[in-house]
Amino acid sequence: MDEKRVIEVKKSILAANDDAADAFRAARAADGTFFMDVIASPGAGKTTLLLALIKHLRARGVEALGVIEADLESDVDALKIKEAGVASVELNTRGVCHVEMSMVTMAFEAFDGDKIDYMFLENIGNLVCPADFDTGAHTRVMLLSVPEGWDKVMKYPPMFAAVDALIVTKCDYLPLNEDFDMSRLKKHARILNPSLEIFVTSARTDEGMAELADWVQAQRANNIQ
Ligand SMILES: Nc1nc2c(ncn2[C@@H]2O[C@H](COP(=O)(O)OP(=O)(O)O)[C@@H](O)[C@H]2O)c(=O)[nH]1
Ligand SMILES: [Mg+2]
Repeated sequence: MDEKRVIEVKKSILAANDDAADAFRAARAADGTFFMDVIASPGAGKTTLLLALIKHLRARGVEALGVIEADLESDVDALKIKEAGVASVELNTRGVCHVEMSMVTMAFEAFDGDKIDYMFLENIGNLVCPADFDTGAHTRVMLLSVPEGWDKVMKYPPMFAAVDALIVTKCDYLPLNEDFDMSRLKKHARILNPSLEIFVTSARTDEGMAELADWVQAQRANNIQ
């Protein structure tokens, strides 16, 4: 197969996915379900951050919460979310390194029409493939943990450009990681994405979590009809 045909096939797959994502986003805006996609490398703290964020939202009276847990192979994270008493659906991609609309639609249907005010997607642990695939979310965030190093902004630029917010996680490690250059990270990230929101958080100490919860609630208010 020549190279041109391969590129055209990829383009049409992405275009079909984008159309399905737009329709899904509009339907959720109409039925009152705010949908947020959470992307990061494996171990950056996605599950832990979601649990901490859910705690803040619950303390503010939010009850109808749901999590779609995408995992390459296991149900470990879905079980952690269930243990916290949050409705969750496991989306096992059987080795596929991104989530696409057919998967999101199936996972959403598994909630059986329950009224959900905040639905979160823990995307596959990967900073490359998910950048291409719109998941129908109203808001996309990416996490970068302090132990990963600030320079990942130069290694995965499409992901930084594709999200609404960068959440720096595990900031309790900052005293141990003196080479983590927060100001260079912020500067480079905003060159890639001038409207990027940046939060510095620790799920362990709760630093930055209230500000993040404020922003997530404002995102819901801005996106839901
Ligand atoms: N020190 C510290 N460790 C954290 C924090 N958030 C997550 N972790 C730890 O990082 C590891 C991976 O977290 P997890 O939420 O499973 O990451 P995921 O793979 O992105 O979902 C676990 O051992 C967590 O306890 C944090 O804010 N501070
Ligand atoms: Mg996880």
